[in-house]
Amino acid sequence: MDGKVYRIIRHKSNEFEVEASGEVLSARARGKLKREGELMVGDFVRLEDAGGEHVITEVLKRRNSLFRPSVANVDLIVIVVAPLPQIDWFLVDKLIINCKKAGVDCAICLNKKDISPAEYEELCFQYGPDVSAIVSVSAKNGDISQLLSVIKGKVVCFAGQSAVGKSTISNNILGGEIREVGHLSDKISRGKNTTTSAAILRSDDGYMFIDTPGFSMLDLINEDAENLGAYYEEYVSLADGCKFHPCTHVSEPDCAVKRAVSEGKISKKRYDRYVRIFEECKTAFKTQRRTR
Ligand SMILES: Nc1nc2c(ncn2[C@@H]2O[C@H](COP(=O)(O)OP(=O)(O)OP(=O)(O)O)[C@@H](O)[C@H]2O)c(=O)[nH]1
Ligand SMILES: [Mg+2]
Ligand SMILES: [Zn+2]
Repeated sequence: MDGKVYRIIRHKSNEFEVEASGEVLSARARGKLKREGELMVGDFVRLEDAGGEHVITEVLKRRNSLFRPSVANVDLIVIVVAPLPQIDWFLVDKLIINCKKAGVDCAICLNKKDISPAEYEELCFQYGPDVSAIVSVSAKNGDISQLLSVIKGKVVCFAGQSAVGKSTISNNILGGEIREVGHLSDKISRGKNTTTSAAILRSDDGYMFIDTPGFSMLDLINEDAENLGAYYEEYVSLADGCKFHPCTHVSEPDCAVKRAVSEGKISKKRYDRYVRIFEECKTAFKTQRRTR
């Protein structure tokens, strides 16, 4: 295989599809690379020939990686939300925190604006200072131009709840019905997890992106509550005005973040969730220490 570098474009258990300059091969992982999480979609790998089978023997150092969705070496995570299913704001907060920890840029895409564009302004108020772009589209109507201008020239990963329309957006970019699209469960207005594994896709006009399975639960693993504010851009820029340094912006008096919240300059809803996530991290941290 001449040391050629391939990229993992999709996988199911120990079956990987890898690609280099348009050539697509199937391969299996060797030894400890077989373990869950050792190889991710987006990884660059080297192969060996073993009795007619391609075997992945080496994974190159990652530029970045995320646990959920499980992807590596991306330029931008686009968090997709929609008026239906209703936005899970905690999930958006936690996804942003994870992107910041991983050092990956993130943007937010409100899909299904044909149903209601109302959440767009709220998303801008809550997340404007914190993410690199916020766009609104209707994949169903083929109206995705705002999104295209944000993802052009980048390796992008779509992430978010089931049924927000990640695969419909993917089909729009690809220009065909390539990804399976699901529907909302009527009773609970929740998605049905139609997409079951991540895949790197490429359109004829050069867009490169990853469609991933939806999810609704995200725990912040090993996150130190005291450091949480560092992942909120708008809090970082206010922190100089707090009386205490460092300030967690929760129980300290004379806190510039709390002041900005009470003056309506930054979102109270987002701040209230920050306090809840802060408490969650604290509890998780204590439990970990106890069980160690
Ligand atoms: N009204 C409207 N419906 C849309 C739009 N985009 C997608 N949908 C519908 O939303 C449902 C779910 O779409 P999918 O593309 O399967 O959603 P997904 O995010 O890929 O879901 P998972 O693969 O389960 O994570 C389908 O019924 C789509 O037709 C849109 O812009 N407007
Ligand atoms: Mg899907
Ligand atoms: Zn403060």
